[in-house]
Amino acid sequence: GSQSDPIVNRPDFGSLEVYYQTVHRAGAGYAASGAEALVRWRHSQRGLLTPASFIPVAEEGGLIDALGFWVLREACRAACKWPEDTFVAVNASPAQLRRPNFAEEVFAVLEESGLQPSRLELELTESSLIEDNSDVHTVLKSLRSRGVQISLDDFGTGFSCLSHLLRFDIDRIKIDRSFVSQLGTKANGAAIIGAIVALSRNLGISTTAEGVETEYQRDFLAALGCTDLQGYFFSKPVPLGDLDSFRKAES
Ligand code: G
Ligand code: G
Ligand code: MN
Ligand code: NA
Repeated sequence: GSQSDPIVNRPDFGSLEVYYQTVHRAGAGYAASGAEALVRWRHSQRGLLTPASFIPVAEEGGLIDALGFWVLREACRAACKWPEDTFVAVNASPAQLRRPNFAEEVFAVLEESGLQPSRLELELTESSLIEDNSDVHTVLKSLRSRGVQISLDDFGTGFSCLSHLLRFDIDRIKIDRSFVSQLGTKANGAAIIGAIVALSRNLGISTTAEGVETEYQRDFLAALGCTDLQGYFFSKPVPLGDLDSFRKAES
């Protein structure tokens, strides 16, 4: 009912903050193409907590929908002030995707903030898709029909077969940083990334390589044909006010 509806009944998330990590176009100039919103909890005793320590708790406690919408709202408001050719990527948990009205709720946040739907990218995990829930399929179709971009996070770390995942229309694959960290070693990272990039290109899907920490990795991934790159080499996740890449000329 509306009692627990995160749109109607907004809990106070005063100690949460949204950090942003830029994503960069691979190649000439490596300009920022967008940024990923990453939630943080500023705890009075324990300092700044990363999601691993509280997202699972929020999921179990039924708070993840509300938390997710709070982050979405913050991120859409922030992105409105960035250049128009940039996107904001927001992580969505499987529980959010299971909400039958999820698409409409996202549209409401977009309208409220004034952000163009095509500038929002929702990052899903494989576990959202493997539930084989036809409602999730409908929700994704609806989101994409209005131009919202859908990406698949941590790609390559799960267990589902490619054809199953690619049944869903997605716009982007985020290649997990475990493969990127193997570049320059004898492991199979380069071959796996090369295969993912080739497959994605044929399907018209963009690819973001995550966890780029060195110039060598940046150049190697650009040469492999990744469309975008993200990682500490470019920037760590930072508070909104420190996001220098998107400062518009006038400000
Ligand atoms: O920096 P890092 O510790 O921020 O993020 C760890 C994990 O937490 C990532 O896998 C990311 O997908 C997840 N995460 C970050 N912010 C959010 C959020 O707002 N919602 C959800 N569901 N997951 C998030
Ligand atoms: O699962 P998701 O991709 O949403 O999580 C992003 C996580 O990866 C965040 O915890 C973020 O802080 C972390 N991260 C981002 N860039 C790098 C990087 O270059 N190296 C490492 N080790 N972690 C990174
Ligand atoms: Mn992510
Ligand atoms: Na990831």
